Amino acid sequence: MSRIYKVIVTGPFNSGKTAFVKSISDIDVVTTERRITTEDRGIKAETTVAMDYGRVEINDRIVHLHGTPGQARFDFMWEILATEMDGFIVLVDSTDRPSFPEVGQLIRQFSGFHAVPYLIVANKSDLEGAATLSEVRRGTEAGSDITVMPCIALQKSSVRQVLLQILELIDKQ
Ligand SMILES: Nc1nc2c(ncn2[C@@H]2O[C@H](COP(=O)(O)OP(=O)(O)OP(=O)(O)O)[C@@H](O)[C@H]2O)c(=O)[nH]1
Ligand SMILES: [Mg+2]
Repeated sequence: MSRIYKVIVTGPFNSGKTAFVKSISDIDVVTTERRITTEDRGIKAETTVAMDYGRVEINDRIVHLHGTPGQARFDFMWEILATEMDGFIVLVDSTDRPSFPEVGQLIRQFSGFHAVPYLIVANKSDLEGAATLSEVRRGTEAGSDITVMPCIALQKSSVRQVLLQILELIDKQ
């Protein structure tokens, strides 16, 4: 029987969580994007207000992917989504250096719900001005035992690499 995994995709506002889930999901992703009404509206038109949900089969394993909202005013959803998670992924926009310190806060919060394996993903690594992996490691204050890997969430193969890595960490538990 296939093992079933629940993986949370979190990260600061605009880091690419919805794009990540959409790139890899075998089913049409359930999204809850709404028009942005705060000052963030200059950055993009829509933001996730409750969750993204996608599902993918990888090497005979079934992965349920739950993307979180990025804006802090929707943080009441985090604990609900984290129920029975097997691991989580923290995406960071590699070009948005001011957002890096938020990653540590997210890690503390999600690890506090359940102590499960996690990864830091330096997303948008295709963009000019993207921080290097060591800059991301420093900026997010990731411990030396934490994996930080690059990603382009718009590319399925890149997202697949990240998922294989988190599944491996979960299996090692
Ligand atoms: N160039 C590039 N653009 C990306 C990448 N990942 C996401 N984007 C773009 O970044 C923007 C934000 O992506 P979203 O998926 O909406 O980000 P999000 O984290 O779900 O945002 P919130 O739900 O509002 O927190 C979109 O315009 C995406 O197309 C990437 O790896 N490379
Ligand atoms: Mg989103």
